[in-house]
Amino acid sequence: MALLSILQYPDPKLHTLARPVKEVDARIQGLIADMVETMYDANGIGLAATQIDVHERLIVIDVSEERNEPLVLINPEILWASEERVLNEEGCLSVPGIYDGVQRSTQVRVSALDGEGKPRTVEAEGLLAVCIQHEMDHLLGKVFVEYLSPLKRNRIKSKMLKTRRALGKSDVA
Ligand code: K1U
Ligand code: ZN
Repeated sequence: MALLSILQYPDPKLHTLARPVKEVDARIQGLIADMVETMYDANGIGLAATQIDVHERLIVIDVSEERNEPLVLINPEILWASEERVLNEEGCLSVPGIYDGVQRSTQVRVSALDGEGKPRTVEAEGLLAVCIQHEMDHLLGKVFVEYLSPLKRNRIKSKMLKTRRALGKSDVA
């Protein structure tokens, strides 16, 4: 297993549309193992393949207290999302240190393949529902800061670029 590096906002590669996974083979299963390890190492509750610069429809999530119930969703599709929405405080491993409110459906029903390639349906509410929607946005090339006002988004972009420069990293946008 290996730790993968996570793209940092405003890297334009975060806005890439992911393509469907064609086959759940050894390559995908290796990627899943590396993504789960990377998510735990970063103390995240989710990670989308887009964030590690792999543009295929694959996400991993673990919202359990003990961090031992990884959920793998390959080619996830929203079958139903509740009309009821709630404002949640969100964070993102691609935008470290930034937390802000985003409105999301309180409940979702999602179809996907699991890590063995078997079809499954997931009914989610609470933090799991929020995290599924956040990770599925990544697969569409959308980062949560795009729900915020242009003023907030530009401030976040400047802060991230300033931090990158201070760390001696090259500009990405
Ligand atoms: O996609 C990601 O970068 C992972 C992200 C998932 C997420 C967190 C919060 C709401 C929606 C989606 C994170 O894990 S951010 C870091 C984190 O562990 C966290 C932040 C706020 C609440 C709970 C966890
Ligand atoms: Zn994120």
